[in-house]
Amino acid sequence: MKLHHLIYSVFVLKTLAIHLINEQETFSQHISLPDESFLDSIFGELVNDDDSLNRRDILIKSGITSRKNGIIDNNDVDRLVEKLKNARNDELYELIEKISVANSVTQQELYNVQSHEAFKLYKSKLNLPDKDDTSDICNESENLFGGIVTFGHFPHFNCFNAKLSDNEVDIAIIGAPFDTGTSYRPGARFGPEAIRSSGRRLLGGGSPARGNRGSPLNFIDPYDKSSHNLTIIDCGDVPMTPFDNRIALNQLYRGLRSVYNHPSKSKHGIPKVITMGGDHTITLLTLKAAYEKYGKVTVLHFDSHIDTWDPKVLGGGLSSYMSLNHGTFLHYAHEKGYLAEDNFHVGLRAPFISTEYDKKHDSECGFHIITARDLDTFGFDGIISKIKEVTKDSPVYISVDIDVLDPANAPGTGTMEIGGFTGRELLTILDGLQGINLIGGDVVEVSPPFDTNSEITSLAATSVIDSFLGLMILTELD
Ligand SMILES: *[C@@H]1O[C@H](CO)[C@@H](O)[C@H](O)[C@H]1NC(C)=O
Ligand SMILES: *[C@@H]1O[C@H](CO)[C@@H](O)[C@H](O)[C@H]1NC(C)=O
Ligand SMILES: [Mn+2]
Repeated sequence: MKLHHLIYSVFVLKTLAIHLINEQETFSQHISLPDESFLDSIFGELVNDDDSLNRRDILIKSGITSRKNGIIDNNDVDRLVEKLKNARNDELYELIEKISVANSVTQQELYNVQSHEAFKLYKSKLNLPDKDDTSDICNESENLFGGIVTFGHFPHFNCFNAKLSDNEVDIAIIGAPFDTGTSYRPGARFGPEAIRSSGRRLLGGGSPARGNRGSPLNFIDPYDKSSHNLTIIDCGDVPMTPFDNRIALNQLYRGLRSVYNHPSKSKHGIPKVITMGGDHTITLLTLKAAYEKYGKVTVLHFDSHIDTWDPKVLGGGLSSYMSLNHGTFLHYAHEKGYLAEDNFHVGLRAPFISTEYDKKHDSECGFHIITARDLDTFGFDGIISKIKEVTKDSPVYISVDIDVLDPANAPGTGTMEIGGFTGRELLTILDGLQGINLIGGDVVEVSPPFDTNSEITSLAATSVIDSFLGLMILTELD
């Protein structure tokens, strides 16, 4: 390397160094770092007035971490922190001095300790359990969004297992994953799974929103057994074959019978059953099983469709197999004699197929009609009292087709109809029925593949079941 090259290189390096230094100066001159202490970065700006800022400053400066020297034990430090927190300004220095004298540390030593250390002490108040203690993580019912899902975190055992038939069941929740009786959009076979999943936030705690104003339902908490002592079990799903409806529905029927045969301390001595569908065809079997235990039941059918269609009008005609579907099951329930004399459709609004014939046939099946728009005419009280005049003490079964809700409130269903109830309206009517002798119920036609990913429809279904639980428990507590 020639000399002038060397001189040149030194010159370049020197220029660069000066440049860097200048940069540094420019940086620190023009960008002021935020005036944030470690305390601020962890807790945020908790303190604003001069007095508090001053205290915080003193706390930071004081250190109080002589624990690291083994001079002040943990309890002393904790006590000191407590004292410091509540000390008046004029007491603080004195407090620090006292500590330093008592522990043979110089005051300077205390002041010199880094605020970070002080802060770590101040912060570490978390008392974790022993490393082999799992008592707080072994309880499924305290698992809000994890764990093996049952409806509302209720306990589960397989109620269809004959070996467990001696287990008490007061209220059973069962799934009927079936959708091969559907005329339009399928998918309700995934209903039970989705409803359980949407019900995972039901964990107990009295809800002031349960029931209508002034209702005894306000005080009921299904998820807190100590408040009612009923044994509420999620029985699981009845396996229902997708290949032959005759076999699938028979499987459901046998499943229901086995649930009903469990001992129960309910007033009737019979478990009350809540079924999660499934398309609406399943209700023929839930009604059959209920009828065999209670006799004729009054059916409150919340639906936008009549579902009493004569198979000659809907689906049937070519084969008998086609005759039973989710629009004709109430025709059969009537024909088989499961229904009381007076029953209700609530929220009706879908078109008839053969208008005059359908109306006449529906009435022959024993149904009174409350349309969705009747809510505008009669109001809640009008509708509720109309129903209660008829139900009196008779055993009542409520079947809620989630399409009774407006599609805006329940898009995930088989056959949507515009102009339905909102979730609130449906719940106000259901809860308004407090005092009826509700022996069973279902919520059907929840089709998760057509739901939104915010689970609107299955969430609505969870509230229907929640409402059933309230009504059932109320009858038992009476
Ligand atoms: C599990 O947690 C629930 C709800 O907190 C409580 O009622 C129940 O007693 C707990 N079960 C056990 C076995 O600790
Ligand atoms: C709660 O129910 C159980 C049966 O499930 C019964 O043995 C017990 O006596 C009841 N407790 C109260 C306080 O009623
Ligand atoms: Mn229906």
